[in-house]
Amino acid sequence: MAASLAESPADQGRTSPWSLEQVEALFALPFNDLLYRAQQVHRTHHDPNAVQLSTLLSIKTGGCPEDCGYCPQSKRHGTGISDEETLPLETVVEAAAKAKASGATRFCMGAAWRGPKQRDIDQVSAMVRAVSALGLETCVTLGMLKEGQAEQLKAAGLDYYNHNLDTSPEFYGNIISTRDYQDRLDTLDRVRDAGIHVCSGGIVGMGESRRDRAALIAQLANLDPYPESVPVNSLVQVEGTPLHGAAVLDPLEFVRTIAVARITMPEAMVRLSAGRQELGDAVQALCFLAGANSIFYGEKLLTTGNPEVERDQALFERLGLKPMDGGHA
Ligand code: SAM
Ligand code: DTB
Ligand code: SF4
Repeated sequence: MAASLAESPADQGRTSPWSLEQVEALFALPFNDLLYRAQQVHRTHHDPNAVQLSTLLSIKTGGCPEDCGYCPQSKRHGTGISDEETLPLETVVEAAAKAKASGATRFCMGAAWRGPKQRDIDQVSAMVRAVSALGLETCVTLGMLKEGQAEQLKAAGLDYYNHNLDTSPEFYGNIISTRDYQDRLDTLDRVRDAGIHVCSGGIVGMGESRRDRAALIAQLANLDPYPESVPVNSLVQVEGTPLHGAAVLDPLEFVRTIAVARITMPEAMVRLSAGRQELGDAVQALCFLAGANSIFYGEKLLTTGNPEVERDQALFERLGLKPMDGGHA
């Protein structure tokens, strides 16, 4: 069963199912025991002092027709973010070159779409080709994909597609009404079938219960195979969004979520994603101890802030962490 801590090489990281109860039992462990287990798994599968650096760029900001309750880019929420045009190729390449010069090895491009149209796929394919040519790994997050679109992105050389399950199937309807959980799973299937690496995770701190957090992790861990990359976001509360003013979650519960993701998805890159500014240095250090081995790097996420590069470099120095080498740099 997947609950066994030391998996044999034959099934390393693969698909033994996790029951909701097993995942909840991990969450319920004493904090020190949970972190100890997470460290053991982490050290079996990864360099414990190396962290992968991904830089994000919003290639199409605002005006999104979806109603995701956390998101500042939905046109239904009054957040003051305007509906912008897709960025020109040169601007994207410039930003990618700058990210590479700062030490990032992956460049992730996000668009505020329900899903891309053919013209969008053509434009993004050109971006993927150009960013790959710089020697960076590429990731895009464009919303739901239709039949055939993932294959076109793959042909352009795309390495990763990010599409988050966001929360548990049960809680999902409280956050988003314009598409359902199955739509998300269908897009992940299309990405997987096209041979693109899957990046999928969620958001913590939206008013969900611990059971919902456990159910999200169980959903991700039971994907066959589980995602190569698992972003765990701490909700960034943006004024004007329905989730602005939600009760702030105990940061130690966020650390627990990272640890449970690490234990259930041993080989995945677990990304400490949005919310790092609010979490502060000490909680981030606990997240690295819990098995996070990737961050978003650079002053901005999509529309909200992220720690400055110098601040992250200082944190790495204090913790003795080093940036991970690139995939094909
Ligand atoms: N529009 C596409 C989609 O939703 O699939 C791609 C971009 S969307 C902004 C990517 C992800 O960002 C969301 O799935 C969500 O997990 C995360 N996100 C958005 N707003 C956030 C916030 N305020 N705090 C934390 N994570 C957020
Ligand atoms: C993910 O899981 N987190 C990133 C990325 N994938 C695209 C996005 C975080 C967005 C935070 C809110 C904003 O900056 O607009
Ligand atoms: Fe649109 Fe994505 Fe934001 Fe949802 S998360 S409103 S789909 S940009």
